[in-house]
Amino acid sequence: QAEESYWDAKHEALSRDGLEALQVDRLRETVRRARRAPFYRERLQEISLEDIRSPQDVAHLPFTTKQDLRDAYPYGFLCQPKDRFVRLHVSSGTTGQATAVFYTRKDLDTWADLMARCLYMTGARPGDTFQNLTGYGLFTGGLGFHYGAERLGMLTIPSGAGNSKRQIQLMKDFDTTVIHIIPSYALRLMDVMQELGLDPKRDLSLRIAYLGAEPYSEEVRSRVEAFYGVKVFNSYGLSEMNGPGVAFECRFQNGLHIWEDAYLVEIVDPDTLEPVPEGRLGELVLTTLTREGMPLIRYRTKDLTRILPGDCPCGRPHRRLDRIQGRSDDMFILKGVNIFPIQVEQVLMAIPEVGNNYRIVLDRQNNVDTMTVEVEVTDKIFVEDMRHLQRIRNRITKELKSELLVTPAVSLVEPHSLPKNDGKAVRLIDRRNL
Ligand code: ADP
Ligand code: K
Ligand code: ZN
Repeated sequence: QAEESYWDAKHEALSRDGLEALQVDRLRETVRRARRAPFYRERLQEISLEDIRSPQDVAHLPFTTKQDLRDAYPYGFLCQPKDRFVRLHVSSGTTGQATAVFYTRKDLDTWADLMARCLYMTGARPGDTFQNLTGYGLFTGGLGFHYGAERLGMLTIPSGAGNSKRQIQLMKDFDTTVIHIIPSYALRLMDVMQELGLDPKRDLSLRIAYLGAEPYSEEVRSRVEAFYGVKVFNSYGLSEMNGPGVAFECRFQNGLHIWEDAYLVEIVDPDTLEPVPEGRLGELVLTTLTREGMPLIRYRTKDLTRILPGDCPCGRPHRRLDRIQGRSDDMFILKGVNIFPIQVEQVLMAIPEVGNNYRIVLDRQNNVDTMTVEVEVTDKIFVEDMRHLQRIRNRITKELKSELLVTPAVSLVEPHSLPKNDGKAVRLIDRRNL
């Protein structure tokens, strides 16, 4: 069992001390390289490599922000001549201006290997058929998983996002066992399958699903696992850190192991930028440790999470992140109360009559902020009587109120009536400042 459980035993099965020693070596090397990039040249001038003696010494280095990446767009972070690079991805930015990430041949190789490590950890093996139902192109999730799955040795179907009927056909024709899919699309595909009278547990061969790229709740995981008959593994990454493959759940599904041989982790208070006490929620800050072409130092992800205490029964020394709550930018304030969209989702998805899509609309009427939660009900419900609908609506309102401490308006809508996206879901429409 032991050697079979690791893709890369050298980096997965080492001791905590061994891991930290490796981090120190790699951090020094990272700083040495980063100095060649125009952006870091002056910023890192005063740092002496001998002063980096423990992973905590990263705290002496300056932060890097999304805005820095924008300002230095397109080439300011490259520490090698342009002709050494073989790929770039551009993040359209869910919010704002573009940023670019560049990869050398070696960087692509390291990334594919990290991805293969993630997939192998969850039990995927050569002989599995892997269907990648996410967008390809500039979105790093598509190619990231694609190369990882091929590296592992799975038969890989680059089906891309959307076109649900064809997706289902491919799953049937090639006995797909493993899928990668964005959570909101996993929910939407459920609806399509239901309409077609297809029961994946009976009609398909799926056993593993990777869900990531956007925040989702445990309730969504439960729904997807129950409907498709799969084990869902949470997958976290961001373009700035290559893409997917940064942190991933193991078979114990108890938080995401962050690959600390490749990424140095800090959790800081987003206001003071000081480290938070162990186990507390804060902003995830990452330093690349293996990237040769475009190292990033103390990159502020804006993603809010915490480090989970204790060791994982799988034995890996890589610490585990809690489910990402969202980006600090996702949070909105309504009547003085801080709210994350995922809190709304948690409540909704635990209610059986609630269907697989919802959105939150914020508006301002006569200087008063309002929040309306638009909720698709399941197919079964909508044909039933008004009194029943009223009861469901009251229940949703009551449960949202007790979770959020403000009372939203709840509007029940027909199945499949809310706008859909092929990429990441747009859960929040804020019209307050229009
Ligand atoms: P963009 O910034 O254009 O959305 P990215 O693909 O780089 O492009 O997005 C990365 C972001 O997606 C992360 O910073 C995080 O906010 C979100 N994300 C990725 N995976 C997860 C996950 N498993 N859970 C929650 N959020 C995630
Ligand atoms: K991003
Ligand atoms: Zn584990």
